[in-house]
Amino acid sequence: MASNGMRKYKIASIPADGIGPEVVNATIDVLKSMQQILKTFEMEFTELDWGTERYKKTGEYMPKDGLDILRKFDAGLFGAVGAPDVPDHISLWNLLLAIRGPMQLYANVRPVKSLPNVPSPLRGVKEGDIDWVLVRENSEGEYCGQGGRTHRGQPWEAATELSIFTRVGIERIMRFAFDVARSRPRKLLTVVTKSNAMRNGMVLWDEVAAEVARDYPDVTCDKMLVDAMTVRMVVNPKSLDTIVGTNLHMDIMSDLAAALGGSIGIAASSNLDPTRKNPSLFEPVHGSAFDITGKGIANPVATLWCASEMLNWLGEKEAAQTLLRAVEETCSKGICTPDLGGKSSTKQVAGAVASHIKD
Ligand code: GGG
Repeated sequence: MASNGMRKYKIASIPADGIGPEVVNATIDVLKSMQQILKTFEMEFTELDWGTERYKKTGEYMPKDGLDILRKFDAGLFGAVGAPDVPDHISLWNLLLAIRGPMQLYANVRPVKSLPNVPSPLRGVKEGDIDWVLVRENSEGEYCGQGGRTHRGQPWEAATELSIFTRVGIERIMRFAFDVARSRPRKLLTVVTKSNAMRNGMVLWDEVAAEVARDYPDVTCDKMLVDAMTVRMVVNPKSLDTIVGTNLHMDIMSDLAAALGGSIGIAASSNLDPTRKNPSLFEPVHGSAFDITGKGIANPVATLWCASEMLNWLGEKEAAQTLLRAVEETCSKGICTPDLGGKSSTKQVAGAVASHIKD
C-alpha cells in the first residue's frame, strides 16, 4: 500500500523481441493513464532488457540471477520472443521456458472470446458463441526438455524427445482447471489427451482427471482426443467452455482457438503460479512478428487483454473489467490495426482504449 492509500504494485516489463516492445509499451501507457483516472492503484514499471539483443551482446537472454530478480516483482508483463537470426529453440528455451518451468508457473490460461468487429472466421458463429478458457499445463510434459541426439550428420542420426508427465503435475493442473470451470456459468470442462495412441502419460492424464472429477460433482466433465477436439472446435464451438490439456496440445489448440475466436492478434495468455509463491507472467499468445516490427502497426489488443488479466490476478477486479470494456468499446467503434482490417496504428488503438476508461 502506498502512502497515499493506493494499492501499489511493482511490475517487471520484459518487452523482448520484435513487436514485443511496441505492444508492451503501448499497454504500459494505457495502464499509466488508467491509474491516473481510477486513483485506486499505483504501478511502478521496471523494464528488463532481456531478449535476443541482450543475447547477441552478452551470450545470455537473461542474467544468471534472472529468476531472483523477477521474484522481487508482483507480476511481469512479457512481449514476445524470437528473432529471424537465432534458432527458435535457443530463444524460447533461454527466455520464456527458462522462466515458466523453474518459476513453477504451471497454469497457462488462455481465454478466447470474440470481440466486437472481430468476427470468427467460422460460418454462422456470432459474437458470444465462442467463449472458452483454455488451460494449458505449463511446466512439464512434452516441454520437459529431455532427450538427445546421436550420430550427428550420419544417415543413422537419431533424436529422442521425451515427455514427462507426473501425477503431481497432472493433479495440480486438473484441480486448477476444475476450479476455473466451476467459476464459470456453464460449469463444463473438457479434458483433452491422446490416450488411445499414447498409452502411458496420456492414460495417467485420463486416470487423474477421473479421480479429481469426483471432487467436483457440480462440474460436467467430458474427455476428447486431441484430433477429434480440433474438429469439435470448428463444427460445434458452442459445445465447449473450459478446456484443459498438455503443454504441447494446448499450445497448438490455443493458436487454433485464437484464430477461431477472431484473431491471434487479440489472444491473451497468463502464466500463473496458483500458489502465489512466484510472480505470474502475462504475455500475448502471438510471437515477435518481425515482418511488421518497427512499422507501428502491431495489434496491442492481446497485450491489453493480458494487462486486464494481470489486474484481475493482482486483485484489481474492477479495474480489470474496466480495461476489457474499454478494449471492447474501442473495437466496437472499428478502431483497429491493419491485421483486423483497420487503418489505426498501435498507438492510436492504445490511445482510444485509454480514452474509453472512465472511473
Ligand atoms: N508472446 C509470447 C511469445 O513470444 N511466444 C513465442 C512462442 O513461440 N511460444 C511458444 C510457447 O508458448 O510454447
